Amino acid sequence: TFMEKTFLMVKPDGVQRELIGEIVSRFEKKGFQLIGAKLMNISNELASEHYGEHKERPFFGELVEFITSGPVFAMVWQGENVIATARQMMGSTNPADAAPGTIRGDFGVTVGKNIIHGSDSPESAKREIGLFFNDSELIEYSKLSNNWIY
Ligand code: DAT
Ligand code: MG
Repeated sequence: TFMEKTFLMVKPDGVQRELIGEIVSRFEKKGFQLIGAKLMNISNELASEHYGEHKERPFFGELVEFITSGPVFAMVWQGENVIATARQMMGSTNPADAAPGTIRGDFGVTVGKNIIHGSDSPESAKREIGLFFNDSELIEYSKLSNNWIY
């Protein structure tokens, strides 16, 4: 859909491996618009809420431990079809299956440390943006290059 928003997050492994700039750069160069971003620590409560759909999975404990193990870089990006396109740019959940040229395909090795999170649907995007950002942290502004992207 036109000008939708998605929640993307560089996970603790991506931050420690100094991939924030590389990842931001890929979405900037694609033509998407950054409307919110922050470096933050995730509490156990927020982690459990964010990954609530996986509560019953065997890896849930590991997942919460990992995502709370160091700072993450949380972002909101805007653009036409950005939710689905960002997922394509991220690559498959397991980096072993992720195509070269995708973020997980280029930088990840194992499913437990797969560098980046991205919302998987309009419903999860809305939910996750609300979990991580206040309205005042989302900046609406006109970007001149949009005239050459759309
Ligand atoms: P995605 O992050 O691609 O949306 P997901 O929502 O199915 O994937 O799972 C959330 C995260 O949980 C994923 O990024 C890494 C971890 N995970 C998924 N499947 C796993 C597995 N089989 N073993 C260990 N960790 C897993
Ligand atoms: Mg998911």
